[in-house]
Amino acid sequence: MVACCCRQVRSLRALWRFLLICAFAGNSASLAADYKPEFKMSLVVNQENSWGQAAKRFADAVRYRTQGRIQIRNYFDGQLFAGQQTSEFVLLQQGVADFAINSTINWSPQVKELNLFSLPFMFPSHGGLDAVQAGEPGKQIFKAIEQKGVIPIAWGENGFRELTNSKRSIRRPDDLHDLTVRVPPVPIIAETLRTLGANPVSMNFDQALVAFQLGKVDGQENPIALIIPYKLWAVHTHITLWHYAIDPLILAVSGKTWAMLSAEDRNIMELQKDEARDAPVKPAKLDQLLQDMYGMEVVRPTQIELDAFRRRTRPVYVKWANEIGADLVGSVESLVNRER
Ligand code: X2X
Repeated sequence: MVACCCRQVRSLRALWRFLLICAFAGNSASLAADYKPEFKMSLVVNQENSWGQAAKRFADAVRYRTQGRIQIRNYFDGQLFAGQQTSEFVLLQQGVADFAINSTINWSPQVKELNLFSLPFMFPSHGGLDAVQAGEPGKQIFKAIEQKGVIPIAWGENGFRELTNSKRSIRRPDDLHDLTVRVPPVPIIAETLRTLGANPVSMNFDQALVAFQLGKVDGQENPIALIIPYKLWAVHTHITLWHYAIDPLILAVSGKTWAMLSAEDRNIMELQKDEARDAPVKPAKLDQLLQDMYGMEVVRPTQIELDAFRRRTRPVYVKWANEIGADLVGSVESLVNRER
């Protein structure tokens, strides 16, 4: 009798376990079936650089961790926005792009706070940027993005934007006089270069790459992490490491896509964010390579020389600090000054 009861309890337990497994399997199957077959990740750049590699690592990790429920396809070279790099944020808002890893510059027309990183000579070191991202200003910026319908998942590293050109060494503002410099289609960057006496030409990145090859412009500004893989050392002999703007990346997901995901899959996204973070080689270590391996003339301005650039661009700084918001800029200044 006792043995019979035990058997019954055991078989009831087995039945219960079986039902639970069926329910769980049914649930994941329906989740997988509810998702679209392809999630789109948008990128301005190709896959031969740290952003492109980060996107590949993220897509692979998410596919693996979700057991194939979420298949992310990377659309490199601005394919989703036909080269118009400052329209990507709108695609994220609409859910046309599900994910993107991009430089904050390209989303700054829609999220004014992101102009912060282009304030001329604001960030003297990577330490300052780390403090801002980890602190209150970083949270405030993520909130501003979220309020516009896009969910930021992680910050990524891309380095400072440095100046390259084919004409001459640039050590002081006057050296920039009449130099034609390609800039991304973002007002603060064009204004900074114009204030320094250059002729900025706003161009999307795909057109810019052609312009560099054809020698249609004298110079450009980009992080070393892109200057090397895009072989800009082959067209521009001079580089000035002036750190005039810092260029963090953000991995984000459309709010519309986020709303579709199960709590479990959202959690998986959050856990995989490190895949999108660091460049394989820290940009700071790359400048010696430019000189030794790629034969560029590397100008490292002294503090006095940097101050001359800073003074000249001060009106641009003041104007844009007002646009961005005095409170946010003030709190960033105090964090950055502690890192000096
Ligand atoms: O267009 C550029 O210069 C680039 C690739 O750095 C950005 O996307 C801002």
